[in-house]
Amino acid sequence: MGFSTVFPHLEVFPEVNTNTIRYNQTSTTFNVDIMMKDADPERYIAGVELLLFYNNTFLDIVDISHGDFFERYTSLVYYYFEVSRELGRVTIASAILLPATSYWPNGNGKIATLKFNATYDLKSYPSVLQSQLNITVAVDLGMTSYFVDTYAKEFPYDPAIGGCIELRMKMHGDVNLDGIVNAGDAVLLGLAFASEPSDPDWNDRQMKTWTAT
Ligand SMILES: [Ca+2]
Repeated sequence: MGFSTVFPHLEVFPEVNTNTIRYNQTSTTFNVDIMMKDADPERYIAGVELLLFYNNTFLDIVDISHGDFFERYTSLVYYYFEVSRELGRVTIASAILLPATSYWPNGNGKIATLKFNATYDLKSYPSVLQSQLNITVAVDLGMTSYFVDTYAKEFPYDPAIGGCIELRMKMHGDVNLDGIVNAGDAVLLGLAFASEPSDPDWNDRQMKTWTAT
């Protein structure tokens, strides 16, 4: 039996996570998943390890929970999570301790869910903040791959697909939510002015932006 020509890879989901901070909010929480993709059952995948980097000036990781990628095949799985807040880095590892007898993990599945808290400082932050979510191999631990098989042997992988978190501050009068209050917003407001929810030119988002306090 030969290996498939497709190598597994890790992926951030959703790839772009857009969040809006409302006028009276200073923080918001949301989840980001780390997914396994295209695992080949003939590689006997038994362990995963990765580092994920985030922008720690406005993001914090407040919770990590493991996914079910390995647990669909065995009940004994080891998990390791470590957050380095100073570095904006999280280490995620999991491994099968008791291999299943029939099927090896394959296909797609969830490795972990990260719960982020984003804090917004109205005085010093721009209206749009972004953080890349970059996945890398944990080379400082001696690894050259994200994956090991049941013999603790590393195997090839396709490039990891990182993600992005975007945080937008809603400002009074910013009708089109581009972070600037200018004549363009006034035009949009003018178009919707005095309309009712039943009218064809009613724009629910625009009117709420204008009327919210
Ligand atoms: Ca605007």
